[in-house]
Amino acid sequence: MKADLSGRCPGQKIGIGWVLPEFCDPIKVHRSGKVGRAELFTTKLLAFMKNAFSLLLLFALFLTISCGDDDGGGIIDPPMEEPEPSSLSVGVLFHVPFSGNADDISSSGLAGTVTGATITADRHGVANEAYRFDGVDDIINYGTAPDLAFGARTTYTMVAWVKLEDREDASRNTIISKFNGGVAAGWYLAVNADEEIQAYRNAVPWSVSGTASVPYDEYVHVAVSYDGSNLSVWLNGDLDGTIAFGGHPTDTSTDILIGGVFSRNNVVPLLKGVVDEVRLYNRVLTDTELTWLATH
Ligand SMILES: [Ca+2]
Repeated sequence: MKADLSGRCPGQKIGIGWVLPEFCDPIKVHRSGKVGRAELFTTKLLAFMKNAFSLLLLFALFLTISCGDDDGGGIIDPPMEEPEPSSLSVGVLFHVPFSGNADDISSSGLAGTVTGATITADRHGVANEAYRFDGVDDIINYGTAPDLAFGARTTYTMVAWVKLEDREDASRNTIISKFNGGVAAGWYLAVNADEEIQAYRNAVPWSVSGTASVPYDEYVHVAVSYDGSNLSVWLNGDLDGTIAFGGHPTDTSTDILIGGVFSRNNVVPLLKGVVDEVRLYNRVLTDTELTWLATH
């Protein structure tokens, strides 16, 4: 049965509404010659489902084209970047994002002297956004930076992302330090021989260690803070250890190193792995701030 351009089916008496031409063929005509309501409804429903299915296919095609993939065959859209809380720019005395170089972008403006360390991808897979240390002779030096001595009962927080590959030294992997064994010493932040976060201050009781085990080959966020009375360490935003501490002598003569320490004026590289986003603050960060840093 064919439809004419009026939209009616030749020879049919249609009791309700208009029937589009493409609806004619499937419509069952009763002996009376009338088209039933049920047949009309079923036919319209089938046509609607056909059109809806076509639209769904088009939408799926659009999603496939616009979203890309992660198997190397398409373009990966970068993750939406959540703005950093403005409070995290308060009290920054040192900040190395390692975005293409080793320089400190805080108001201190310290230039990093890179020896051996190679720039690499960060925890998000973005190229040239972190530094890898080989544990043999790689180091980055920021000079004496007296304002970062943190002696007496000066408050501070130090944070960093690290991905350790191994422990090249019997004692520890040192992330950042102002420490010259046998000569002068201020502080360091490390992962000790028991794979725990360790923070040192040059006074009794010398250091505090965490309790959680720091994994290898995995990015973790480490932090230490001193509030003038207690020295505390955090792993991935969670408090991991704390101990009461007095002041320590102010060391203005030792260079700040990332990736090692000094021992009797000799550089001792003590880190095998990747470091990123090292920051030093002149205050204690809140739990909320530490959690934000550890999750972005
Ligand atoms: Ca970075």
